[in-house]
Amino acid sequence: MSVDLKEFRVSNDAMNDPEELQRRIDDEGYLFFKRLVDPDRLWELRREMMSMIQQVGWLVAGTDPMDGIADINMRYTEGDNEYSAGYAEVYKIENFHRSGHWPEYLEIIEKMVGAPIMPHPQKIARIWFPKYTEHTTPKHQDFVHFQGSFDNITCWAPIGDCPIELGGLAVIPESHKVNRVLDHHFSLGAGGLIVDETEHEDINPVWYSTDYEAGDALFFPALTIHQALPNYTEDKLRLSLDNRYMIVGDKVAEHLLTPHEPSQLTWDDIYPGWQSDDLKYYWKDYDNPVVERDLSYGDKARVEVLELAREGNEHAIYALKRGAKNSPETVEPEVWAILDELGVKV
Ligand SMILES: O=C(O)CCC(=O)C(=O)O
Ligand SMILES: [Fe+2]
Repeated sequence: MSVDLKEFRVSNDAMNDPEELQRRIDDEGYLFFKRLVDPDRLWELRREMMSMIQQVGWLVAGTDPMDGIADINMRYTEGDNEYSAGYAEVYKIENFHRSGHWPEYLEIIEKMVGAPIMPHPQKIARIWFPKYTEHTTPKHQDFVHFQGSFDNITCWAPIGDCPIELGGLAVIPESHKVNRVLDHHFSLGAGGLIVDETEHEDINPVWYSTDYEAGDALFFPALTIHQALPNYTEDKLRLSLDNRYMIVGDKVAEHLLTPHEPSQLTWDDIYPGWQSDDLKYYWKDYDNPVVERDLSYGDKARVEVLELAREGNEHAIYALKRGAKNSPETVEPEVWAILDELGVKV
């Protein structure tokens, strides 16, 4: 492990002690478990998802899909139309959605929050290409993206093993104690929003992570600062789950009831191939108050990206160019003017 990273505390010893789990997550802002789920379940899910990823052309043909050997001529990421096209096929997989409802996850989360929970319908898989590091998920608090309640719990789990160099998740313990949503700024990486933890005196910017193995799971509440580590491998895709869980009766932001945006799918696109009906529209059985999405975080970053692009910031120019390429019909004249002025061809 790199000198800058400390090793997670493993909480398996407290798995059957809800009060201790609550104490630890309140105090440390995360809980990490080894082999919370039987690794074979993850390997099975990996086979199904990686086989689809091979079918969409992102793995080298003829290699074992379990090895996740990426075709690096195809490096795509969230925000690219090409990523959406492949991700959509993976996103339709029933077992991927079902994995967010595995009892091992639900039971441990109910213990750590001390209340009945509901998985958000919006499940997320990350398919991260090697050596595409400027697109790595930047430092952030999940609340800016998922909203609803500070008490939501994120579960991050690799689908397979995920050593440091493959780019797992890292957190700053106790950073949730800031007890507020910090200012986020434009960033090129997934989610597009970054926070600078060093600006805040009440945060001790020490990062923790681990060499994850199949079956391991990390949990943290919506204010804990975290980031993905860069995928420095030569040729391996990082495949992981990140799902969120809410206390029944809490508020849920409307967009969490829809499929993850980069899939560009609706539930009606996703469900037709499924074998069972129990998870279709399951959240309609709950009457959690639905609240509007707060667009202010994204709007602020949008203003920044225009300013930065005018100043010649390469990441900002890249973001504008990508937006213009993806959907030229919706791009504002202001963006075309900036790109024109900079001599950027779309
Ligand atoms: O896996 C990633 O790259 C990002 C995950 C993340 O930010 C999360 O789990 O909340
Ligand atoms: Fe996150």
